[in-house]
Amino acid sequence: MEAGFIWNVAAETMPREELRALQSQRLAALVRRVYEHVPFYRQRMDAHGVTPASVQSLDDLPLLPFTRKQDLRDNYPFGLLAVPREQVARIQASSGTRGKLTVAAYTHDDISDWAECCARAIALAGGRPGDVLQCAYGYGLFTGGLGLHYGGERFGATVIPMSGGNTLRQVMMLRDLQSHILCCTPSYALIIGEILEKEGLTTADIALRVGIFGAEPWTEEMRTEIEARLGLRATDIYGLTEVVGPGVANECCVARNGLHIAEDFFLAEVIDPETGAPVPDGTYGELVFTTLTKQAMPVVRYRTGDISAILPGECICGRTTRRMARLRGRYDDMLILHGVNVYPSEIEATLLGFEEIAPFYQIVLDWNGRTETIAVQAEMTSAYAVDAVDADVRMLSEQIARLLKSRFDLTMQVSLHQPGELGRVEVGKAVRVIDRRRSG
Ligand code: DLL
Repeated sequence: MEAGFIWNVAAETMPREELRALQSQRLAALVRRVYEHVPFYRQRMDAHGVTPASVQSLDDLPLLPFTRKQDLRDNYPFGLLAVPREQVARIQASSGTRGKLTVAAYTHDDISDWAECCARAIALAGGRPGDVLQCAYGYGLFTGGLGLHYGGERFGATVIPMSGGNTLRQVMMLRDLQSHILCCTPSYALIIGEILEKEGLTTADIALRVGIFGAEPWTEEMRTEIEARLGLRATDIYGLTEVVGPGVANECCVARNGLHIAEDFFLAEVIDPETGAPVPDGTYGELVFTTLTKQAMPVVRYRTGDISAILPGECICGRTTRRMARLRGRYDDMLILHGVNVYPSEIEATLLGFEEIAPFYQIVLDWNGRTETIAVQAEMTSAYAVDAVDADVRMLSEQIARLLKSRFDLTMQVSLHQPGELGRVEVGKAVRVIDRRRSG
């Protein structure tokens, strides 16, 4: 495997000491800026007895109070702006599951820095300038489409702004324009793969080499499936609207062992969600980000709710930036079923361990009047479904239910479905869990 192309050698291979000095200097400047311009941060810091002068280096970071999603909601839409509204060049937003949007604001410089982060991500993933990049993340308020679009242009790719949905047309463009890079959610990559097959096409008809997949949790098992269907090398991209959007971190295609964080822009911490104390490298906890350069709406020690770890050691790709582990999920995704904590991604990994099962599944939680019930619905692969008789399907579902029981100590009703029977989400993030426990 070649060492891989690094987009910004100076920033991405900077000696750690130098990076630390840069981060310290940027942190101190950020704290001065938000103290002066954002009443919310000033009041919080005053309440904690922190002055801008007390934050001079990374060592002082723990002095600063955390910022939470609720703080963003309370200051909706423009309460956290650190520049006059007239200097805001763009608004993006994330829909979230409850109520109001989470709004992010960008100056022209912020948009430029974001494009830089996404250009790095494309290089990390194995892109080469001149590649055709098909951007099938949603365009609009969601950050996926425009983020990778600007990144692709900065990178020197030929960008096709497909947005999500209209999968037949996606496949047509993949074939006719011979796209090299596909950017979309992992669940949508599978749907594209499915339509490719339905159209009687194979990986030989397309030219995909690189996949940049993120915005939702996915597993190694899912990666294997996507790579088989699309004939590319898939990497994981991470980001969130509050911090910037995609491009906060991306796996390198060389090692694919953790996602390199753009640390000159984003300061990452992992904390114990109960105590707020930092956890050692290698230990999972809640990811916290501070934006070091953002002008319009910086965040200070923003608690993401995402579960990851900082990986110890250096990467073989030559970058010096620290890596975060593939997300384990979000604390609020965790299901508590009969007192057992389960993440949907763990159920996914179990299901996809069976070669007869296709990567389309749903977990339905309900209440039967006495107790909560857990139903796992999964599709069979067409190769298996075509010959399987009822008895085979029954045996297979029992086998899966037994494995789930042994892994989680929970009884789950497993039902297997014909290919295509479960719904497909072509636009936006996959819905893996349907919770009817409170509505029914
Ligand atoms: O999902 C930004 C994005 C766009 C990332 C395109 C990657 C690619 P939001 O809509 O604000 O922004 O959602 C952010 O999505 O806090 C995570 O919980 C989840 N998430 C993002 N990337 C990943 C990933 C975009 N690679 C929230 N794996 C985050 C798992 C992810 N979850």
